[in-house]
Amino acid sequence: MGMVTQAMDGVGSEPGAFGKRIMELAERLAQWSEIPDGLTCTYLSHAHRSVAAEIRNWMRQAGLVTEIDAVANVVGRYAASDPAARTLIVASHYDTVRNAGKYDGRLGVLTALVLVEHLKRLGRELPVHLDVIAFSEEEGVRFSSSFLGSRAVAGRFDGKLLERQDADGHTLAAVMRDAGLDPARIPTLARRREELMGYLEVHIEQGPVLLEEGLPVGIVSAIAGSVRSSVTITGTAGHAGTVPMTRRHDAAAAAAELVLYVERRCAQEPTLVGTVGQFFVPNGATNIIPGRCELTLDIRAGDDAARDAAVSDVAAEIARIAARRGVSIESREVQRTATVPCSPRLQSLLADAVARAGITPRHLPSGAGHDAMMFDGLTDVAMLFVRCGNGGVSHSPREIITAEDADIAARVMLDAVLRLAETS
Ligand code: HGY
Ligand code: MN
Ligand code: MN
Repeated sequence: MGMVTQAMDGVGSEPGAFGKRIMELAERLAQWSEIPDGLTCTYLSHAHRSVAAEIRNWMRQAGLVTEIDAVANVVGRYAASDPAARTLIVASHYDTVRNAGKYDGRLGVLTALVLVEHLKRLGRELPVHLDVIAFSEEEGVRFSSSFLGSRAVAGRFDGKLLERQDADGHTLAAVMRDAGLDPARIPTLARRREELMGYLEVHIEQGPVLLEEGLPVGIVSAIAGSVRSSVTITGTAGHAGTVPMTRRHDAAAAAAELVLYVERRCAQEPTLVGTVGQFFVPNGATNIIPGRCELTLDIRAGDDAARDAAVSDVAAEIARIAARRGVSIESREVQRTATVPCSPRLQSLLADAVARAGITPRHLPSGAGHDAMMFDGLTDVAMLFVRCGNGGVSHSPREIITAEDADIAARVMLDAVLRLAETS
């Protein structure tokens, strides 16, 4: 793609070099996992802390002033000569879901790293501070609350989260302290509006649009908000062989009816999606009628009104199922994020950089949530999506991108960062 090299002449480096390095580093980070046969890297596990240490080493080697902060974000600053300069954040997350792909979050962290390595190599100083941040916890796997890392930097960390418990009953505060972190310092991480000049994030699309349209990158127009709930259904346990079907209050059967209702209701509108990602019968056994069933609900849409209408319909159906089956159903909302429009100014900055790279700018919404959402209202945010292979699959070991696309994204992002920095 000749245009890309021309567009980036000012920054040099042979074509493909950024992408090759990004893929190599992603492979190295994937070696740390909580499971032997795949990639799981959840908040403050041994694997998670090893990944943080490695990213910090790479940032230090790139000449960044680096620290692991009070929530285990890895923060590297490529400083401007003027200490009072404003700051541009280029970031994403390094934690993963269970049995994850190698690029969700990490592509954005490594792209930011490769950009500053390059600026350093060129001795190219910027009129703004460039903060590369690897957020420690975006997925919400261990403590059922997403964006812990970016919440802290955006000043949106609710201290009550520290009492959240993981599956083993460990509180977030205790796990942080065991990792040598001081929860009391979390408020000091919050950035002030006046010190920021913007937030940019590169992320895999986690969908099929760019793949189907033959585009390596796209510009995110808006990021869908979600409502996450945990549902507990209590019925009556009993002997699988002796309780007639007409006398049962089977918690798992009630849960199954709810799952199918969520699927039916969320199929009614194009951008509406509903997922029961966890479905668990505690102390279940083949010959016991489930007396209890625990499940999670995740409902999202391109606009909050459509999502909220679905959430209230699901709540009404929960009451109907409970009455019909003689079970009790408790649904507890654990997280709600509003849909976030990306900054038109930064979207056109990215679109211009994409066009200069000889690629048709394509704006598209994100069904997935991202750390960028936490900075809405604090500074302008924008995201650059990178094409996923294998039909766009993500949150799966089959997640895949190409080094060529990663290289294009890095060059486009570098172009955008340089132009944005000049406007500071
Ligand atoms: O769930 C999400 O949308 C993101 O992957 N955390
Ligand atoms: Mn994810
Ligand atoms: Mn992600």
